[in-house]
Amino acid sequence: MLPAAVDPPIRVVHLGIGAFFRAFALPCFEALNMKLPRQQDRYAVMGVSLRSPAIRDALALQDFTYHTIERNPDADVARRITCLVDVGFAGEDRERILAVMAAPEVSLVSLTITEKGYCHKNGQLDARHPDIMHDVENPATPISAPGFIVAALARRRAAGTAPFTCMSCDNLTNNGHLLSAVVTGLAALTDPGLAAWIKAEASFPVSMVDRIVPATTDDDRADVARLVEGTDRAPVFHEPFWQWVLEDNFGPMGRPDFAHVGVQMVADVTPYETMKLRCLNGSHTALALLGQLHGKQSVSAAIADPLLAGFINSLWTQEIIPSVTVPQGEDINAYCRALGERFSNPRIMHQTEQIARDTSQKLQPRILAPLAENLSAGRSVLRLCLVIAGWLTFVRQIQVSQQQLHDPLAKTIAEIIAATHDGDSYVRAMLGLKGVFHHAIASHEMVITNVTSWYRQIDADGIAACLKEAAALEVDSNNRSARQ
Ligand code: CS2
Repeated sequence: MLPAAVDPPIRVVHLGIGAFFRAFALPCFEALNMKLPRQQDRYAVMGVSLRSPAIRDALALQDFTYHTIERNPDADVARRITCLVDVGFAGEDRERILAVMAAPEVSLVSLTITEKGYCHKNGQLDARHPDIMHDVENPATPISAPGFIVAALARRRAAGTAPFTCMSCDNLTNNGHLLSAVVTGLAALTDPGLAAWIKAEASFPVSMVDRIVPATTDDDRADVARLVEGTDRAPVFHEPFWQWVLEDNFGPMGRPDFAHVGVQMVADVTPYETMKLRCLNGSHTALALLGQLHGKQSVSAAIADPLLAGFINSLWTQEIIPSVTVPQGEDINAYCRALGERFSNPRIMHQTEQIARDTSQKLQPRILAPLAENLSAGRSVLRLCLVIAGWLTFVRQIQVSQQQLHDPLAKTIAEIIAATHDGDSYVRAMLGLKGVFHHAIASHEMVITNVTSWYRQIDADGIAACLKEAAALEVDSNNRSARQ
């Protein structure tokens, strides 16, 4: 008789169990498990929802299994994911989550919590962030993601268990370094010995993650019935493309054999990350903001518009590609052409409104970093300035029409709008937003002049005229101001 199969223990805990991680990394663990013949060697994953119990409750009704649906231009492919075995909600299941995170079998804690979840200011822990102030006062009952990691690592240290590897999967520059800074920064405020142990023992690999995963719509949900057997209350829809580049820097507990399932393990993720954040996410942010102003609700509708497509092409060729150090063996022009095709997939209803959320947190790596480098290299920044002016127009329109602005800085932005009575002073006040624009950029004459003149022109002539002009500008032209 064959011995009974043993269920694998939870080896991975993921903080921020949203659609992205379920469509991006869990399929990878699922594929890895398929390659591991012995059940007990496989990867079982626990997800943690930090903000709402909804996903826990939906998945609990179906044993935490769900489907990923790959949307190809001409067909859908459904896959069942079974490696997720539990989901906890931080607000109600704290003790259970911390107990699992402290268990010796857990070797990896991964995160997709978006930039604001890191509770940082300029790459360092923001000790005045309300969640961090709470976690400093109550280290054993944390509410922030860094707080959960520090509390779990404290338990492991006390029990003589090695630290797990902390793997950020967020779209941020040097995401692993940022995670390391906020985790050790928080530990230092409560237990310097723990901070020193984390610094010496724990690993925080940097990663670049890429797959377009729009929010699931009602139409998508209706489609699920056609694609899968039974009901699925928590399906995720995604494009076919998938790329994961991971720094080969894992801690004492080792790592899954990610390379076996197509992850690129490299010594330095930075060039991949910069290329992706600027070419993909930078143009996404541009399409989202300018697309919203131009009446385009989805990325595919935006990129099908000749004015927006012309603008994005010129943004890539004139201002983004020149700012990127291309990873070895990559062809960045082909990379951007492929992005154009990915954005055009009409079966992916990626809402421009969704991407435009939290732009204050997204501008730095996507738009401001290439802008700063172009300024010091004497290259054009005009189109990047149009994206900034587009954001200023977009947030103002939302506030004035009394819709909800989804941005952690919404309150400050509303105060600026209420306090400024003409376009020029509004632009100056917004460029002064701390934590968004570094002083060197906010005070740069060329940035002030160009953002102000685009802002005025959007108001006077409309976005279409600006897109047309920006796409037609001379290479390296920075001289629009003379025209105003
Ligand atoms: C998007 C990203 O919402 C956004 O800000 O730019 O989620 C984008 O779809 C992913 O990074 C693609 O990998």
